[in-house]
Order: sequence, then structure tokens, then C-alpha cells
Amino acid sequence: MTLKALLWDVDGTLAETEDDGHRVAFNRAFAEAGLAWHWDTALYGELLAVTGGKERLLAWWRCIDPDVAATAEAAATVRRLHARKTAFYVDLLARGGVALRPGVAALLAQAQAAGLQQAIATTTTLDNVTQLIDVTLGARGHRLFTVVGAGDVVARKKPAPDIYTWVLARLGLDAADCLAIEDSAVGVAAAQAAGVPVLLTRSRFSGTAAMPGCVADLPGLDGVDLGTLLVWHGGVGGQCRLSPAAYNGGTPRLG
Ligand code: XBP
Ligand code: MG
Repeated sequence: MTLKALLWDVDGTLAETEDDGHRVAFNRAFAEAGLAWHWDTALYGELLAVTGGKERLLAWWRCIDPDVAATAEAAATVRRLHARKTAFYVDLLARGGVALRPGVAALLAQAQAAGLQQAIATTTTLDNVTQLIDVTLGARGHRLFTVVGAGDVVARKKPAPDIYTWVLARLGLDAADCLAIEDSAVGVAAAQAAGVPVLLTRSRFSGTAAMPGCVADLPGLDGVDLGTLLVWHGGVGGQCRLSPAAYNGGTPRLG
């Protein structure tokens, strides 16, 4: 297997968007609609098990009022609330509310310089991805990604493999020749179900539970270079498994 592409998750991986971004935007949409709902950080961490904003909203509603949540009117309300949430989120990003995580920009640039393809594989809405790239990387950021797989482009969101198989088909690459970069258990499960080796970069909501089978398990990408990724990816077949403790800022470089 040869590493030909990096497949990037967005929320939690490119940036810590959930607590300071998505959660805030959901709460603004609830307040604007006159709802007494408020998702604090602890609750939101639990709700993240449901991927996709509309799906998360409906799952929450089913918990607190299953009868009303089952109506057609509730489904329409979820769509309206989510559209407003997206507008609040995009506005929050425009105001500089979220930055790329340390090490991400450097790794994106190294992969581009090395001629690797790069793609996005996310459950979040396409408008959110576009805005995040705009405000953090600018126009050149969009040229980094050959394929952007986002939101409702697939019917089943992570942990289903669909977004990864969708992206792989458009890249025209074998899963084994790619490396997914993910921060969550559902994201790792999605990539692995599609046969893509995964690098785990833990984020604020990843928790500490083991996520077996990742090529490495890191607290972030700061100081991680492409040469190191190549070594880890190449080690997949040999059952290379590194833990955060084992990783000491390894120095292998591109030859
Ligand atoms: C994480 C998610 C998303 C966002 C909300 O996506 O679960 O659903 O929290 O996004 P990622 P929307 O795959 O990038 O980690 O409200 O736009 O659905
Ligand atoms: Mg994520």
C-alpha cells in the first residue's frame, strides 16, 4: 500500500468547532425560536453520539417529548431550527470564533507539497465546511481538497462508512492507499468500516476510551509531520500501533 491521500474529518479534527461553535449556534437558534432548550457542554458531549445536526436535534426532542417529536410538524421545525443554526454558525466563524487546531495547517501544506490528494469526509453541513476553510485558509484552502464529502450527500452519516466510500469513489483510490484523520469514536468507526486506516487526533470531546485499530492515537497534530504519517500508514500491514505515550514527536522525514 502507498499513501496517496489524506481524508480529513472536520469537526474536532481540523478545528475545535463543537463547543465554541456548533453548540453555541444551536443554543442561539433555540433562543431565537423562543424555546426553553439549552445544551450545556456536558449534555452536548453526550449528544455528539448522534451525528448530524438535524439528527441530533430530533434525537434530543425524542428524549424530552417523544409524542410531539414524532409529528410531521416537529420534522419541519427541526429543519427550520437547523437552517437558523447553520446561519448562526457561519456568522460565528466569520467573526473569528474558531481557529484551526495546532499542526493542521502545516500538515495540509506538507501533503500538498508532496503531491498527495486531500479530501474532506464529514457529517457537517457543506456551508459550514466552506466557511471554515474560507476564514482559516482563504481561497488557497479550497484548492487543497480534491473532493469534499459533507452532510446530506449520503443518507447514512458516521458511524456508517458511506461518506468515506462516497469520497473514495470520487478520488478513484483504494481505501488502503488513504489515511483518515479523525477525532471521534463514530468517525473512527466510519473510516474503519470503509477499510481506511485511521490516525486518531483526540479533541475536547474524544474522551479517553481506547479506540482500537488506529495507526496512532495522539493528543493532537502539533509537531506531527508527513514523514511520520507515511511511516505509520506503512506500518498498518505490520500491525504498527503507537500510543500517545509512545509518540515523542518522531522525526522520520520524506525522502
Ligand atoms: C461532527 C458532527 C456534526 C456537527 C453538526 O461532524 O457530528 O454533525 O456537530 O453539524 P464531523 P451540522 O464528521 O466533521 O466530525 O449541524 O451541520 O449537521
Ligand atoms: Mg469529528
